[in-house]
Amino acid sequence: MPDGKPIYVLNGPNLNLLGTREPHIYGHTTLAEIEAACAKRAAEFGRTVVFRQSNIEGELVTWLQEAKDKAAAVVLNAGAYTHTSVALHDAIKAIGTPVIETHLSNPAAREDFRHVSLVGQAAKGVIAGFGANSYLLAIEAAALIANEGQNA
Ligand code: CA2
Repeated sequence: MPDGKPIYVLNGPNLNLLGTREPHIYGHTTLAEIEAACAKRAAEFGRTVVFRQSNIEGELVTWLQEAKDKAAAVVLNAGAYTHTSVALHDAIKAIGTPVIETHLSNPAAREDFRHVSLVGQAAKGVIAGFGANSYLLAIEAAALIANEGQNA
């Protein structure tokens, strides 16, 4: 990890409830377990993770701004704000750091109101539908993109 920068993994509203409710949609894995798995996968790529969750839109915006200088890349599961937040869209555009939109479920296969992603319209790419494994695939994508950026 020549640049020494971590991958930020940012989680939006209600994801603190993972593993306790609606397991038929979101699985049985808790957010703490996902954090541990992300740290392990990132270490295989020589990276660390900064892993956070907030129910507050503005806090996610602040963390994205922080990621501009401090993160190699961002894995972002913005939860329901994915579909509504112009503020998150603008923050992603503003920072230049690659952001990978990530979801446990596949929003495209769910209700119509989940088919629009304002986050996805600003993100580098999207990984969705693989449960907790979505995070691990996103960590891999983030690490590969970050390392490419160093060689560019
Ligand atoms: O599939 C995803 O990861 C989502 O980002 C999850 C959001 C949803 O609004 C997005 O459309 C897709 C909802 C997160 C709510 O998480 C809960 C976890 C356990 C129990 C209840 C909600």
